[in-house]
Amino acid sequence: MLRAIRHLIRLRRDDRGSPAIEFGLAAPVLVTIVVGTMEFGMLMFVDILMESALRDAARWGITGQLPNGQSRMAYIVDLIDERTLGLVDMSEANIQVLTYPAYDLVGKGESFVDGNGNGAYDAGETYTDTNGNGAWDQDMGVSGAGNADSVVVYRITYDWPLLTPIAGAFIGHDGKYRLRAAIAVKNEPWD
Ligand SMILES: [Ca+2]
Ligand SMILES: [Ca+2]
Repeated sequence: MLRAIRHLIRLRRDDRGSPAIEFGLAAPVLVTIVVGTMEFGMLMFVDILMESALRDAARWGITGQLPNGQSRMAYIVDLIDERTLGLVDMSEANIQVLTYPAYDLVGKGESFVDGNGNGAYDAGETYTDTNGNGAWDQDMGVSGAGNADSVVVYRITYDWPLLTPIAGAFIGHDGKYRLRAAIAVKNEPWD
């Protein structure tokens, strides 16, 4: 090891040293740094795009507008697609829009009377069907952008395909890195 270092120093000191050898030593490090910077830059960029696209979708959603010839959900997906500049593949991205009656009920299960006292809902126990789907739900969120005054949670998850296998060796899984964004908003009292 020491001998190798001395050899390197000698190479550096030697003005007649071959530039090709010196570049050969530096190139892998340089390539890794450049590729890493590129990958990280793209990840940051797409992450920021996803966040702001979701915010735009939520901002549109709270007004309760009805798009022409399209469902509200389809319009929301199109909006996110457009605002992520085609970098996020909508057929691969997981977009979830769930509606709740209030902020403090986000992600909560429907209330029930724990008849057998086991701390969990069991078939046959009395429950309040908050979302009106005729069943007890562990998460009472209803798919869709909601009604006036609804609390709506927008979520997007996307497995960003890393550009190079070099980055894939350090981060992510199977050459992909999971990006997520979420936002909760309250719809305007439009009716
Ligand atoms: Ca129970
Ligand atoms: Ca229910």
